[in-house]
Amino acid sequence: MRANERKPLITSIYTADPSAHVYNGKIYIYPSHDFEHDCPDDDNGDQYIMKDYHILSMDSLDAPCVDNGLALSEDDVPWVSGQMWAPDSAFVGGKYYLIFPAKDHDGIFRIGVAESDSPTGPFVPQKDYIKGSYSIDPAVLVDDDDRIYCYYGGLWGGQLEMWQSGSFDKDAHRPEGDEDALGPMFAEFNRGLNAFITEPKHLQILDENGAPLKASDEDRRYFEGPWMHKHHGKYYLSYSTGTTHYLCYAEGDRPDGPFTYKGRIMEPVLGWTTHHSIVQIDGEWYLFYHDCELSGGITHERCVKYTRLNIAEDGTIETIRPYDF
Ligand code: FUB
Repeated sequence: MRANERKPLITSIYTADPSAHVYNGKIYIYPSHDFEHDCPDDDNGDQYIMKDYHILSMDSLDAPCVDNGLALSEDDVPWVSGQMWAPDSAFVGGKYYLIFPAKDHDGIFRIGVAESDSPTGPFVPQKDYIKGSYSIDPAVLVDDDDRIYCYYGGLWGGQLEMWQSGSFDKDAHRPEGDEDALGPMFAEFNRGLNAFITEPKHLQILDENGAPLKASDEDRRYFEGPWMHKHHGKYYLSYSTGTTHYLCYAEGDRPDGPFTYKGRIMEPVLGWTTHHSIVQIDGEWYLFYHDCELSGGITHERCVKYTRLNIAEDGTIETIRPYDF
């Protein structure tokens, strides 16, 4: 195990939801920036009062992790009222994009995009959120044919259930019991990442018999934090199960599924949330994730970490026990 593996990568600020990318041979991590406060936690996620983004970078897996300072603040984005949650990044047409969720002035989560000539920003936001976007946790895949896909959505405080009718209903029924679980959302971006060019749709995650996972199947059903990686031409959707605190994955032949549940990537970490990214560095696979070790378990004061991920030739991922080493 490397010296900094499974340890907080940065201790000067609290960070979470790390989306890692390799640009020009260097590792860049796009995390949430957790805000310190003493307010109580609730199931709506009101404790996650993030106000800005700082981009982290590492020259290599053994090098120190650097905080590159303020990259985008809520004050710079006209449509944002607060709660800048888990972002991702994409490099398209010579520009670096930061894709992020935040609440608008009606308290509704939307997805916005900002761009920069540098992977660390500062990022200039588009004037409005992406039309037709809602909920949280965007993750972007630039596919081998250059098409750009956005995976997003989160239950509970992430508001995904509230859009089942096609418009926002804060009192919408939450699927339960034998009802089909809600999958994450999928839409295709245009080249400028300023519009969706397909109608957003839910992705299906199926069990071993081809049936959609049920809402009561909390060990396997989707909750939040989607990520997409490709291995030998197959598409691997990974995500958090939220209430049961696992990172799981499902496999598909197409970017928009359907996906078949395959297994668990990581057992629960210290804290409530679990959120990750999967990236190949120098030919090996790595999992970037967070826990609450740095704050001694305060759920909204998290720290990003990484560890080696063993992926077999057939795509099977070995389950990580985060504190067994
Ligand atoms: O960081 C705020 C929220 O907590 C994220 O959007 C979720 O994925 C969870 O990690």
